[in-house]
Amino acid sequence: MIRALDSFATRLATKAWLLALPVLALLGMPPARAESGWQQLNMTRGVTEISRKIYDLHMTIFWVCVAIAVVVFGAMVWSIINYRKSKGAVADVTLVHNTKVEIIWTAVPVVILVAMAVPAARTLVEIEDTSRTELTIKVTGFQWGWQYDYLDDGVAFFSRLDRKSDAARELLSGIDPTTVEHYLLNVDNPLVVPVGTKVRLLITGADVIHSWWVPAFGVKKDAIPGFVNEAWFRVDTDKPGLYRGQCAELCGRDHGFMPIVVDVRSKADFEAWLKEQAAQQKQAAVPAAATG
Ligand SMILES: [Cu+2]
Repeated sequence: MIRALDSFATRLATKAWLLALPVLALLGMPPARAESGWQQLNMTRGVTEISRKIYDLHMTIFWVCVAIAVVVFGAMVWSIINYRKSKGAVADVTLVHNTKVEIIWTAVPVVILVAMAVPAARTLVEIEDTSRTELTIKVTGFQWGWQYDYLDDGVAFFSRLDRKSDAARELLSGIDPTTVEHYLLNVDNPLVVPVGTKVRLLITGADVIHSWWVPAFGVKKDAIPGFVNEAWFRVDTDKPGLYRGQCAELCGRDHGFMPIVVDVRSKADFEAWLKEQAAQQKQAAVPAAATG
């Protein structure tokens, strides 16, 4: 077994140039805008400043890794081909230590790591910068749904899996899930936010740890009972629409059934929606207060 693995590894090493082919294919590719083909394998660019910065960081580090792989595998392949036994190569058994080489192979990785840490730290600092936000929403994770509180406007509502998906997911429901649109991805009440606005989320949990994750925003933050985590996003002004996410922390039986939907609207539409919600909730609260 070991010998088989060993010979496989040797064969793989001598054919390492084959590994370079997909990389070369990627290099020759036009920068496709549409999410198709090879692009589907990659991280998406998202629709916020931060998500784009994360994407750029991801690509920078990717190319650094590619460059390292080319150098390391290149050196390996070159040595294997040029110093093989059949060519009369004899192993040097006298070399045990070389200070110069050791200094180089310590210093070079340190320089590479520091060079990668600088842009990464810069992006991390920006992700954590929740100053000068224009709208604050408290997000509370429940088993199994999300509550959204627009703290400055007295609007609050619960968002959970839409009824159609919920009915179809029941065991022996007799409903074909493929007939349900956006099966397990839709909610009854999506989170509504305006475009071009720095929205701050205060994220917490009511029972167990959940995690609020919307990939297109570059936001994934744990919702922990007893803690308030902060996150922020600003959706590009030209990118209103529906964005989807999931709970990203295994939180119990129905963890897979608490999707997130964010409805990003123009500022005017959002203001109108918020006003309407505030009026509705005020009205609903009056009889409850009178009878209570
Ligand atoms: Cu959860």
